[in-house]
Amino acid sequence: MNKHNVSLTISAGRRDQLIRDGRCQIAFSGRSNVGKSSALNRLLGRKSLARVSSSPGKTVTVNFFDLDGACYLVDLPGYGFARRSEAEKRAWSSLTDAYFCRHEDLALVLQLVDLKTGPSKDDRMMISFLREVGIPFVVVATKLDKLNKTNREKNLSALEEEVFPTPVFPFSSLSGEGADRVWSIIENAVEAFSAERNS
Ligand SMILES: Nc1nc2c(ncn2[C@@H]2O[C@H](COP(=O)(O)OP(=O)(O)OP(=O)(O)O)[C@@H](O)[C@H]2O)c(=O)[nH]1
Ligand SMILES: [Mg+2]
Repeated sequence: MNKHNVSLTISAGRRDQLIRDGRCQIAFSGRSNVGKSSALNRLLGRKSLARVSSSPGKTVTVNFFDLDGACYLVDLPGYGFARRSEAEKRAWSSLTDAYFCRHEDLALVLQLVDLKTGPSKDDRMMISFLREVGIPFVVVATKLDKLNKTNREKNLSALEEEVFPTPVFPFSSLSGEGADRVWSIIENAVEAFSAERNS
């Protein structure tokens, strides 16, 4: 996959705009401000393909990025943003429920968790949901750069223990640490998905 051949196909704000075309999808999920859009940019080596902001709640649409015709990278809107209006929360639920409801094209969810703060109540709910529905996922522990060595190890062990047997991949969008590993997880998931489809 040529990661330089990437473009935004659609920012879906409505359920009927969600793409289901048989091509596999890799989704970035997590609470608002955890770093989903930043992770996407870092992995693709782009500054601002996906929009990043210091104010939470930036991504309010489901953004589908066509990666070299091989898969879609999907930047989901974050949850747990307290200052959203009720109408906005309803719109979020409607869109993300619809997204996860039909998950046959979903090869993998990268479930992002802030390594500094640890999993929130909503993160735990999301992880339980992915398990129950049987959607394949891994946990990506973000903002690694914010922690010193001792706290990295401590928080990583706690997170690994909590989400076991799901693997945890430490990552920083700022420094790029862990990016190669997460990229290979994506490549492997796309390959495995295509192999299964073709078998
Ligand atoms: N230090 C540090 N800051 C990060 C990292 N990743 C993201 N940030 C910062 O966190 C803030 C939120 O990042 P986004 O990528 O917009 O987060 P998001 O998960 O897409 O948020 P929503 O679109 O609201 O759901 C921005 O100020 C980023 O610069 C990281 O690895 N390290
Ligand atoms: Mg975002």
